[in-house]
Amino acid sequence: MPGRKMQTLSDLKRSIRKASQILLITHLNPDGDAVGSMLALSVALQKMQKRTVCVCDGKIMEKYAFLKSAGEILKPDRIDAVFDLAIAIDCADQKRMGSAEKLFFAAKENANIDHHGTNESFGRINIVHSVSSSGELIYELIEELGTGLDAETAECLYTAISTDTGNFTYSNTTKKALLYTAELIGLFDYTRTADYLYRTRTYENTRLIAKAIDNLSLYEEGRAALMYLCRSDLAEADVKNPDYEMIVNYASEIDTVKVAVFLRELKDGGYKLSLRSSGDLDVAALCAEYGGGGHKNAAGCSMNAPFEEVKETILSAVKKLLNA
Ligand SMILES: [Mn+2]
Repeated sequence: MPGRKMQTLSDLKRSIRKASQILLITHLNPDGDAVGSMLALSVALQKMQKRTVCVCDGKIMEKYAFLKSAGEILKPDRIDAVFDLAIAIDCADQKRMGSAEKLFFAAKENANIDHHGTNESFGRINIVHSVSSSGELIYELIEELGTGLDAETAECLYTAISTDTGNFTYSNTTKKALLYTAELIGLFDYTRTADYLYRTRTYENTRLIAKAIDNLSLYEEGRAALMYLCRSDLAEADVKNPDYEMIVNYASEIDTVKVAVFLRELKDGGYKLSLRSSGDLDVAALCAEYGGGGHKNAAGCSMNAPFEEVKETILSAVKKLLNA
């Protein structure tokens, strides 16, 4: 489509002012940045007397249930209204909205707020910058809207920024991300939130990690690691609220490993792949070749093939990347 370009926060503010019913959408398998950013913006818009509805195709992990408004996030199939404005948050491409995609394009106006380098600017309004997190962009939007920060928005934004920066340890931990976070501390119960996010895990999820580590092997003289969870592993572990988010780290944290892959078999067949890399090794570009995307050092994609074929495909792509 011709004429697509970046817009500014004040362009988005103008559209928000005109709208009264606003739909907020985040991506499938939402992470802390997705949930936190969406809820923070929802609270801010409600202060402007906007009616907001938050939707997400897929389950909100138990880990984020402590966020005050997490229970208000709806499934897209429960919505049949047409909104004045739909805002996609943290969605690297429009397919990441899952079944909420049609609601996005049915709205009278739409906006795309995201920080993934692979984002295709699929919105009419695009606020896409390669910053630490979508939470950082929402922080700036809230500043632009002038609605101020309160305990709930601060807790949501902290959740967003801290989870996407690996609790302020990844290379996307910028001065700006830390300065914004500094403004949030003191507005909410920081240690309680950090406990939920970083110091609590169910026994079941602990067993799931053990299973995945059991299924870990090294390749390419230890420079690549691959671990997996098949349906049979998942059934055996019998986990009610599985948390797959951090599992790949157990592979990437091995001292010799430069590229780590975590394969997870999906209910309806096929595999979800999560990749991590160090330094200049770009796994976002690798994943883009298979219809996925993400960030240079953290990306994902899906493959619909039998296990051995998926494993061979990804290992040869990783080998190519390591030897490029
Ligand atoms: Mn994000």
